Amino acid sequence: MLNGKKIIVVMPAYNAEKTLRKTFDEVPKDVVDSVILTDDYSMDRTAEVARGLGLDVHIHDKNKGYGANQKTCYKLALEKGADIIIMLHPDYQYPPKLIPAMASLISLEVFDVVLGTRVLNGMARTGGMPFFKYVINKILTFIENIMLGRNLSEYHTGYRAFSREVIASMPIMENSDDFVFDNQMLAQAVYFGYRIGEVTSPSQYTNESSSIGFRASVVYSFGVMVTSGKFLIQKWNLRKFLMFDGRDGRKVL
Ligand SMILES: Nc1nc2c(ncn2[C@@H]2O[C@H](COP(=O)(O)OP(=O)(O)OP(=O)(O)O)[C@@H](O)[C@H]2O)c(=O)[nH]1
Ligand SMILES: [Mg+2]
Repeated sequence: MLNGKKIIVVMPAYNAEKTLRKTFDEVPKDVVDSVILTDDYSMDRTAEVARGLGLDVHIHDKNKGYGANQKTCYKLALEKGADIIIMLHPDYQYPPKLIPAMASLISLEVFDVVLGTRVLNGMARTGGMPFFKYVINKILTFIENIMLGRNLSEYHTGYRAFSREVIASMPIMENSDDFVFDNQMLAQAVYFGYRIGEVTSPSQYTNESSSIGFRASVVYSFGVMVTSGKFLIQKWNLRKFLMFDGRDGRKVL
């Protein structure tokens, strides 16, 4: 609990047996009430390790994708009564020690969404982010800032905290089951007027913590452009998309 709010960490996992324990060990247990791990039909022993650590484990009956995995995460977190939900990858890429900092900004009602941003002060590159990812990140962020009318340092981090209201009210079930899910969520947060804050976060790129290659990054980049395009089309009332429809778009609960 933090300021009377229930804090739940969700871990969308895929083949994370080697890094899960290390990640979980650093989760501040005095603040975090519960950790949910959703296993997207991993080929390794992720679920077994997670159970051994006493996590709340949910396993998909087939591989559904990163976005689909997060949909399950958020559904379970809301069902468990979370007030603040933090998405943390179990691949030890991001420091779990930042959880209290991110959660407190939401619990004090300063922001509705808090991102653990990697690209400030050259941190991503010193942490080993590949050059092509860094360049793609910078270009997409530049374009997205113009299209969405915000000034975020990046839109592509996988370390995020949300208030319950954000997760419960946005039609995130309309989003992709693939990696672009993350980006769609941020476009929705901007569209629905939520306050987005940032905390600078180191990140590390090792064989275990990074698997998305050039090809998947290109597919993702294309998805990001389509998402921003839809955002503007909807904003200018040219067409409606369920992803940005607070009334008819499907929600988690
Ligand atoms: N469900 C599902 N999750 C995946 C898959 N591939 C990767 N993930 C998860 O998606 C998250 C991001 O994937 P990573 O391989 O860590 O990506 P990365 O290269 O670190 O990417 P960046 O952080 O964007 O630079 C991790 O939590 C993975 O467990 C997949 O095929 N299915
Ligand atoms: Mg990673």
